[in-house]
Order: sequence, then C-alpha cells, then structure tokens
Amino acid sequence: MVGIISLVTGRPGPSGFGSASTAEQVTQGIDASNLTAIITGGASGIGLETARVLALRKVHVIIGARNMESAKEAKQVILHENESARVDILKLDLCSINSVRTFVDNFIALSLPLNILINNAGVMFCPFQKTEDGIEMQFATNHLGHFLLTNLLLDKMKQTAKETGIEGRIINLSSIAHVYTYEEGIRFDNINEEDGYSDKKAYGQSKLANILHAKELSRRLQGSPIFMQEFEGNKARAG
Ligand SMILES: NC(=O)c1ccc[n+]([C@@H]2O[C@H](COP(=O)([O-])OP(=O)(O)OC[C@H]3O[C@@H](n4cnc5c(N)ncnc54)[C@H](OP(=O)(O)O)[C@@H]3O)[C@@H](O)[C@H]2O)c1
Ligand SMILES: *[C@@H]1O[C@H](CO)[C@@H](O)[C@H](O)[C@@H]1NC(C)=O
Ligand SMILES: *[C@@H]1O[C@H](CO)[C@@H](O)[C@H](O)[C@H]1NC(C)=O
Ligand SMILES: *[C@@H]1O[C@H](CO)[C@@H](O)[C@H](O)[C@H]1NC(C)=O
Repeated sequence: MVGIISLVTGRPGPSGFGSASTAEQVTQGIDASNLTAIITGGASGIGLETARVLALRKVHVIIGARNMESAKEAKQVILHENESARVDILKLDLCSINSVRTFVDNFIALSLPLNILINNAGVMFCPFQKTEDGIEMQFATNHLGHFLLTNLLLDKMKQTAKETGIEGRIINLSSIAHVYTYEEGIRFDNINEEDGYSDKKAYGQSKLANILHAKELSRRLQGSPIFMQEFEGNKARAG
C-alpha cells in the first residue's frame, strides 16, 4: 500500500512506480501471453483500464460483469485495439451468492488456467439496502462476494501455479477510505442493521474488510505459489 503523501503526489516508491504511473508504463515490455486473468467489474472504471492493458500485454482476460451490455462494449473497446486480443465476458453479480457460484461454475467449465484474480468491482456510498441474501449492499458486494469468489477459485489457482510453475496473484482493490469506518472497525454484530448506518462508514468498513482479508489470506498462503496484494484504487490515474 502507498502512503497518503505518495498517493497524492504520485512520488514513485521502491518499485520505481507510483500513483502517477499508468498501467501501460508499469507493464511496458512484458509479454504475458502465458497468463489468464479474471477481473471483476472489468466493464467500466479502473477495471476496464486494467482489462484493456492486460489484454494489450497478451493476457487472456475474463471480465466478470453484472451488466452484460456494458461488458460487450468493453470487449469491443479492447478488440478495436487488437482484433486478436483474448477477451471473454462472463456474467457476475457480486452481491448475489448465487451469481458468484454460477460464475465460478461457468468459468471452471471453460477449462482455462487461472494465474491472476483481480477483485476490483465495488459500490460506493449507496443508501442502506439489503441484497437478496439479506446482507448490507456495500459489505456484500465489496467484501463478501469477493471473499466467496476467491475461496471458490483458490484450488484452480493453486493447480495452475503447480502445473505452469508460474506464481499466482490475487489482487484486491481496497481504498484509503478503509481508515474511515465505524468506531468498532467492523460491526460484526450488526453488519446488516439500518440503525446507525452511514453510507461512508459502511464503505470504509467494506474496504477495511478487504485489507484484513488480504492479510489473513496472505498469511495462510505462505509457502504456496500464490501471492496476495492489496491496492488502493485511484481513478484519476487510471488512464
Ligand atoms: N475511483 C477511485 O478513486 C477509487 C479510490 C479507492 C478505491 N477504489 C476502488 O477501486 C475499485 C474500482 O473502482 P472504480 O472507481 O473503477 O469504480 P466504478 O467506476 O464505479 O466501477 C466499479 C465497477 O464495479 C462493478 N460492479 C459494481 N457492483 C457490482 C456487482 N454487484 N457485481 C459485479 N460488478 C459490480 C461496476 O459495474 P457497473 O458498470 O454495472 O456498475 C463497475 O464495472 C473499487 O473496488 C473501489 O472501491 C476506487
Ligand atoms: C481478497 O478477496 C477476498 C475478500 O475480500 C478474500 O478472499 C481475500 O482474502 C482477499 N483479500 C482482501 C483484500 O479482501
Ligand atoms: C510461455 O510458455 C512456454 C511453454 O512453457 C514457454 O516456452 C515460453 O517461453 C513462455 N512465454 C513467455 C513469454 O514467457
Ligand atoms: C494481438 O493479440 C494477440 C493475442 O494476444 C497477440 O498474439 C498479438 O501479438 C497482438 N498483436 C499486436 C500487434 O500486439
């Protein structure tokens, strides 16, 4: 994670890149034609730019999107740059447990490897709302949906890493907003209560959950060929 000063100034970190670096700069010269990646929410925003640049570096990109119309448009944007780019779209609504399971079934049925999972999709500051599963919307979409998705794909990722000898990567988009959450951090006892709900704090809570989960999963994956990384999104620099 980059510190707030570096985030704002764009000052490069130890890698030589910072928040002012573009995806094209960071991946310059990389031939990733042996890699397959899933990007959630890859039909718009930071996710689309991520999908576009990975495809530019020859990654086989699978966009998970709830809106298939915008996903088709995103695919066209990528194919417009290179008609041979490998891009597939699959329906994925992260706020539905059912949809996450169906997405994974559909992906597994493709018999593709999986090297990279980018947990990017997110909703921000929405009014109190419960999902079909009865869970508060921001926590369900930003954290729980990705939690389930990651767990369901983990065996596939381990298998790919083993077979190809290439380390896997799981990337979650968190936010500096993780510091602005409820007093108790995560409201484990009343995640789904409308009482005391704050759209901002619920967003911060979901982004804090992303980080906590990244840290724990990363601890559990020690010694396995998959790395966890967390990032703070920064739309201003996405281009
Ligand atoms: N923008 C920033 O400055 C910033 C800062 C910090 C962190 N972040 C994080 O970066 C990530 C991407 O943000 P962004 O700025 O690119 O946001 P965005 O432009 O709103 O894009 C979010 C993407 O997530 C998708 N999405 C939302 N709910 C979904 C669901 N239930 N199932 C599947 N997909 C869903 C959206 O699909 P639709 O097109 O259908 O809505 C959209 O493609 C988020 O996790 C966000 O928290 C962003
Ligand atoms: C990424 O995705 C999900 C949950 O958000 C988890 O399965 C992982 O542990 C992970 N970490 C983060 C950053 O949440
Ligand atoms: C892709 O994999 C093949 C087979 O393992 C290997 O020969 C080739 O060098 C790899 N390409 C790149 C760019 O890493
Ligand atoms: C277009 O994409 C394909 C598949 O990733 C790749 O093999 C080819 O080199 C790309 N062409 C250019 C000009 O980048």
